[in-house]
Amino acid sequence: MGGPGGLERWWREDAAMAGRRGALIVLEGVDRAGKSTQSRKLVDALCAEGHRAELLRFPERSTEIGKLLGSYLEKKSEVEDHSVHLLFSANRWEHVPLMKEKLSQGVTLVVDRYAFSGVAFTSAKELQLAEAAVRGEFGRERYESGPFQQRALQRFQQLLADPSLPWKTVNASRSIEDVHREIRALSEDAIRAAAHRPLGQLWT
Ligand code: Z5A
Ligand code: MG
Repeated sequence: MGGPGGLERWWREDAAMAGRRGALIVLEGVDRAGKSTQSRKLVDALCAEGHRAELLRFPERSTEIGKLLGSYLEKKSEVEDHSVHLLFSANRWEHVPLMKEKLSQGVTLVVDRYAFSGVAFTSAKELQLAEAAVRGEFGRERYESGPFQQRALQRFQQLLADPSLPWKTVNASRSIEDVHREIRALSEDAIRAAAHRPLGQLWT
């Protein structure tokens, strides 16, 4: 910050930001769509532009619940389907108080997978037994097979059709930079739109 002009601008920007909440920006999609790459780039770009932005990811494997999920996904342990769904859900709920606090303080949260993955992947399991017969891919993480991902994609597409959810679809088969530019523009719109809107619920 330079002379008095800089100080004046600082006061103006500070006043304009007062009372504004952050936006919850969730990146969803199938395996290897580029969610983690884009989430990191988005947070870096938003911070460079002067926004307060932080990255979260689910499953968040560092907590006690997250460690159970990590072990399950790496096929080191077995967990009954309903129970593992609840563990994924609990892993999100254990972060909700902190997320609400950050959002209300004006921090934008960029989230690499969230509850929509919970719906898409659990419901995609309906066909899991049939798929297991044709899978033939061993040694990788659970769910990382073509037929299962196809099923999860269908579930995401069903969620997209719900007009109450403010989804934006981004074609992820372009270059990392092209995808980033589009996500960044959409995120700036979302941050502006969220600024004076009270925090709501994801689903009612
Ligand atoms: N799961 C669930 O069942 N229930 C739940 O409630 C939740 C999750 C929250 C682990 O998730 C599993 O948990 C997941 C769903 C389930 N199972 N599956 N599938 P995860 O998030 O830990 O892992 P993942 O999403 O499966 O995979 P990923 O490897 O993290 O994918 P990604 O983040 O979308 O991709 P990436 O790491 O950014 O990119 C992958 C590679 O592609 C990398 O080398 C990049 O450099 C490259 N890349 C990225 N973008 C491009 C473009 N545009 N062009 C070329 N190359 C690219
Ligand atoms: Mg990822």
